[in-house]
Amino acid sequence: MKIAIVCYPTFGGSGVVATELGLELAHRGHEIHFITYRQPVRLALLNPNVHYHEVNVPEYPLFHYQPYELALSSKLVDMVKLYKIEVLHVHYAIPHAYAGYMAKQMLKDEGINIPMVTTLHGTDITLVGNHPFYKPAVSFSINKSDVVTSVSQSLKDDTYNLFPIEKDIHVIPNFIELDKIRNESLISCQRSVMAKKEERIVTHISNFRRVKRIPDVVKIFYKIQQQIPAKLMMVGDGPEKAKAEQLCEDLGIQDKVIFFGNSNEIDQILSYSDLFLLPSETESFGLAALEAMAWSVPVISSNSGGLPEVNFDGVSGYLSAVGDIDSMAENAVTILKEDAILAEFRTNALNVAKQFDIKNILPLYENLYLEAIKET
Ligand code: GMT
Repeated sequence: MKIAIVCYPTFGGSGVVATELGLELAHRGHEIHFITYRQPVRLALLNPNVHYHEVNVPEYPLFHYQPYELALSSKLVDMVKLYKIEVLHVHYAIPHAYAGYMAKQMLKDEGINIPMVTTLHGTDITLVGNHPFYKPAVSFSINKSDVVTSVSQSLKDDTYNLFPIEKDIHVIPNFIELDKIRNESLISCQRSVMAKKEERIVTHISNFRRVKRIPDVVKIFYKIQQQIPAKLMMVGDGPEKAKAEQLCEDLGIQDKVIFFGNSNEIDQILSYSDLFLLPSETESFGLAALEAMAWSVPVISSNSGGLPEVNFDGVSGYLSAVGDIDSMAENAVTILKEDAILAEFRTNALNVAKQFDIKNILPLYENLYLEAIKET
């Protein structure tokens, strides 16, 4: 199939899922066209089936706001015609589903019918999309999609609760490429540079937005290191980072916490981590937790949103109520205090991650594309 993938090119989970999906589809022989404003961070172009088309928004003094949706929909029309693309897969409703719908309509005028698959990722529904400024446009573009998918049952339920949606929503969970992880066992182990032998390594990776409850991450770690020698790896960047750095100083643990900023070395960092913290206010799925589990790293998380669908309580880690720092720290210590217990949780984490292997998930998307093409 010839598939156009529209996504955000940034470090965020939706862009990562879209990129990994496109690369695997290309690997299986499909022709993939990424259409976005910058080359996605995880996009490797060394595959003849992978194409990248940049959306440019020309600067013009009249434009107080750059009309990205307009430029994107025009680019979609041009690329569909040029490459005879058969299906549009847009990730994140705002503004991609909206622009995709406009492109569909323009193409229809020229006698070209192309189906649009929209994948909902979370904040496009629970935080941003639900804002009154966007809500009508988000409802409209979801309802006008030919196929709608969500990355968890929880996000599907939220979507029906928050929007007047008439479409059936297919739950297709996020995935992980386990083969790639095993092949990357050659990664040089930098553990000794980061921590002493007797120290446990606790890791958090996110975009450091409020929804991630970054102060909770620091406070949980503070309690852990009172009982167990440990280091905290903070990976990512965002509005809450400076606050977290200050909190570490206030708590006197700055020498035990390393702030990496945005990193392309997520796999290396996870390869030597012992525990992953994700105490988010809400999380439609929690891809970062799954990535950690794929590296056999157990997860301490909140129990909100789709997290219980990924992190199994008492198996791959533990779940606690949002904000219950004491419970999260206690559970972390339970896992970390003995090598044998940690080893058991590590094995379980990997076993749970195996359920989300891309090999199991990719055919679900392929089938939806085929059905959508047939019905259009
Ligand atoms: O919050 C983030 O980490 C970024 C955000 C995004 O839009 O990229 O992530 C959302 O989509 C990810 C991929 O499907 C999910 O794993 C995240 O749970 C989801 N974030 C939230 O729901 C807060």
